[in-house]
Amino acid sequence: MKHQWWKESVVYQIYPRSFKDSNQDGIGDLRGIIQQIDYLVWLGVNAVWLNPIYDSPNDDMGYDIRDYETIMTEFGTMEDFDELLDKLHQNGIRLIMDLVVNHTSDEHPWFVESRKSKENPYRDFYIWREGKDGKEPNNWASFFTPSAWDYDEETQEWYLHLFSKKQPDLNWNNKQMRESVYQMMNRWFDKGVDGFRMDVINLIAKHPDLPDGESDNNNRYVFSDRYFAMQPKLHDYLREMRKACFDGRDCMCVGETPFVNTNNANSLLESSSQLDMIFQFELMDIDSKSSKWDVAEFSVPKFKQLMSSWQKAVPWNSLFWSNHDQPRAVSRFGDVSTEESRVLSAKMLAIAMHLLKGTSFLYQGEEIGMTNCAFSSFDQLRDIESINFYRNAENGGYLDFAWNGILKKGRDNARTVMQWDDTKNAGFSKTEPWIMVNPNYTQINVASQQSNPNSILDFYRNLIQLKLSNETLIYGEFDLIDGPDSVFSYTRTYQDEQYLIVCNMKNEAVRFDFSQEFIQDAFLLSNYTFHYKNLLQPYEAFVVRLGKNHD
Ligand code: ISL
Ligand code: CA
Repeated sequence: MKHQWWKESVVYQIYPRSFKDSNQDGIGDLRGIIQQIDYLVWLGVNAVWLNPIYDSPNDDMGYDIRDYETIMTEFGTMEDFDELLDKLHQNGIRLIMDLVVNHTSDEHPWFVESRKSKENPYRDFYIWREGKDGKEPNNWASFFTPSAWDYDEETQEWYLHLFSKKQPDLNWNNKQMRESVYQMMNRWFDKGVDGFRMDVINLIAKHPDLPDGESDNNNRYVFSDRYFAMQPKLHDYLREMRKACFDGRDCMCVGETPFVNTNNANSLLESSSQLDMIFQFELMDIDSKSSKWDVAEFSVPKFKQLMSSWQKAVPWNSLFWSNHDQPRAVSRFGDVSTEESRVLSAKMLAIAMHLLKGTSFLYQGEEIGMTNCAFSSFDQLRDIESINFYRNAENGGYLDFAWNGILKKGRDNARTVMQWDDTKNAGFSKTEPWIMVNPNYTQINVASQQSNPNSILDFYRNLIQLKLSNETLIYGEFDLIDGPDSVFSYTRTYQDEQYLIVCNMKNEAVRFDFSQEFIQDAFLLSNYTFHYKNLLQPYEAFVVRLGKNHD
């Protein structure tokens, strides 16, 4: 296995709007991140991924970019950015930027030009079509609105937007557009950034005919990923991008790729001529039925099957429990019914995921076990996805279902501010933040955990140190170990060294035959100090060294 820095990385994901406010306007900013670099160093992470920090009208919190090369005013200036990059590098931390090139903002100069006339040189930078019998060109549904098309009076045509109507999709068939994107990427690389996380990158190529999606009900709009995800042309674009931007640079690219499975994932990774790794969505969909809002119980056997098949299917995985689009991991996959179970289960989840083979991504607040937020009214919501879903539910008469879904799965759960301490506004800002503060900040915060050796935070710190200092835990082969339904257990093996990882993912003690006895100092990390022979306590998790030449 080829050694690369991004395989030996724990990436800390920062949602800048909610991380730290340096100038007391209630919005997190770049200088706030600079202030917290010491914290990142103390935690031991060696890379940071920043959600979009570019100029944006914030219809979708920065994922609608108006200018790729200007910093969002609320977040600071390009000087602040340069200083941040410099200071991160001085501290041995790499910087990964968010790359959003499936769409721009409708306020991006390219789209402003594009919508002016059919003859405009930028017209073809986006996807414009005539209507069909006065209706949309096809029946595609968007992620955020019923239809994926919007009508423009000026030229009497429709433009495609897979997300909000303020996020028109770029036309990747247009060579000039592609080259403009590559030039922009290269200017960021020349500044010294270390890589990109590429937003919905496997959706950039659309089926050339834009066919209607097939529907098994009578819905007017149909989610047609079959025609906009993983299209043949995608691979040409990714190879071209690789050549134009990545070749000859020591950088990483991770693609955010919905609708990818273990059968087609390798078509994107193909000996690295396209992407280094991807964020798969099968784990994020594991507790969904007909849609993300239709919540199913988390099944441990399904989880085990899924994770081990990904471990075996691709050469390198990304490892994550959550991000800015997902609810909080401990509320979703762990247990927040008591303080004790929150702490135990958060530590168990940490071990279960981050000792797998792959690059670890921690989402801000995961390291202190931040939870979902008990929103109590519509006006507390900030996320366009939840807001639109709620409004549609109001019209459609399924508000109870919608509210329940929003509480469990809404993206705002992840976007409440980082809980630094127990002072006003969780130490995030002296001014009321842009989104409500999770009221549990008085109990759950960095300051109280930093001084507590039994805290989730301290546990993460030890885990990161253990992982990054250990070749076997980085490069070692993964093998699933058979066991009871509730137990996720695997080995990592490298040359003649082997580790065993055992996680009881349920709140009940369970028998588990380890087939050998471990001496106390074989335990490298655990959420319990005492271990029974062949019995796992509720949420017990540990990693042990199995000695050389063990088989
Ligand atoms: O957030 C989701 C939950 O329903 C996903 O469907 C999400 O829209 C999808 O994963 C794409 O996410 C990315 O692109 C979006 C942006 O809103 C997300 O924040 C981003 O991570 C559009 O740019
Ligand atoms: Ca601010």
